[in-house]
Amino acid sequence: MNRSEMGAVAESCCGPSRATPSKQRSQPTTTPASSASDSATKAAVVAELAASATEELQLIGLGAAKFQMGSEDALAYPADGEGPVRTVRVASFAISATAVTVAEFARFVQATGHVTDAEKYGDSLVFQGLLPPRLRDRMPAPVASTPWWRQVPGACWFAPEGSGSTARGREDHPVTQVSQRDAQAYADWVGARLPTEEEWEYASRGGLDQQPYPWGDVRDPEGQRRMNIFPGEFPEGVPGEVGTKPVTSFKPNGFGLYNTTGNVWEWTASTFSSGSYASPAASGTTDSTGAAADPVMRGGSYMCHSSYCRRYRTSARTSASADSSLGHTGFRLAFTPASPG
Ligand SMILES: [Ca+2]
Repeated sequence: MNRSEMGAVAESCCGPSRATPSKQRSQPTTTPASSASDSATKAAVVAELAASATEELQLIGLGAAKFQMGSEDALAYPADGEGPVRTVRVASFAISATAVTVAEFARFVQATGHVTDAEKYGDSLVFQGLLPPRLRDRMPAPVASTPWWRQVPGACWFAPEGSGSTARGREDHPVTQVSQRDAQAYADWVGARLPTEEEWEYASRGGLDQQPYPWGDVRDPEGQRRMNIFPGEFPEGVPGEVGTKPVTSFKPNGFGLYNTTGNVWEWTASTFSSGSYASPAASGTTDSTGAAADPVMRGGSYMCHSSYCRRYRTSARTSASADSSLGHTGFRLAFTPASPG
């Protein structure tokens, strides 16, 4: 993964990362102007989005287990640290069947007043195909190698394509444009945590051994799509078919988890080192430059396409800084069971 800084946004195949020095990271400086009427408008939108949240959180309890983690098959990216395959043990834990939805996140914001990193920075990254052509041409593409990522003012979880856009109609889709810090705050609020990448991968495999997809080794069994990945040719796509889908789209895996691969990348609690699979001890808190290591994201998204990024697999991984937000990244929750007795 190329960690070089390019302006304020660093290059990555899967999504640019905010690359401001860590000192500035905790204190975003580009706070958008806000007025009483902006706040009232946001409160009304949040209330509307929260209205369709359900009380039920569907959890999948998984007992302690050992599994073969990682991949060395032809689809794997060795440079990402997908291999070598190794035996990993996970303690018993529970994981949410779906990613956290827009409606659920709205309820959290309504209850806590949480302001996301994207709102503090005043912009976020949006896939160009989701923008009206007139707007797309005006939005900067901060990373030359991935020109389809546009830095859009006002883009945030309730306005995922920028000022004037809305998440209305997508209440049951995964929330996006949330940083790992925002995801952690949500998890804290519900008494949960983010899964480690070991837990995430074990859960995503759904009981299968060393299969690239949560359902087996064929991506599109009998020609049928089993996950939300990029339709058509990248980056043009099929108009109207690019973007997030409801969190319970497609069949769940053998454990009952939906959309681990595709739809949105999912934040984990683990930090990224390309050598971390080979040497777990290296998966510490700093990378080779001494900077704080970035959190790992898993699962791939609606933007993955075989022509440039086949990270829509159970073992694939990427990372972004903890304050980055992207239009294709969300999260799901994990719980540690209370100790018996
Ligand atoms: Ca996913």
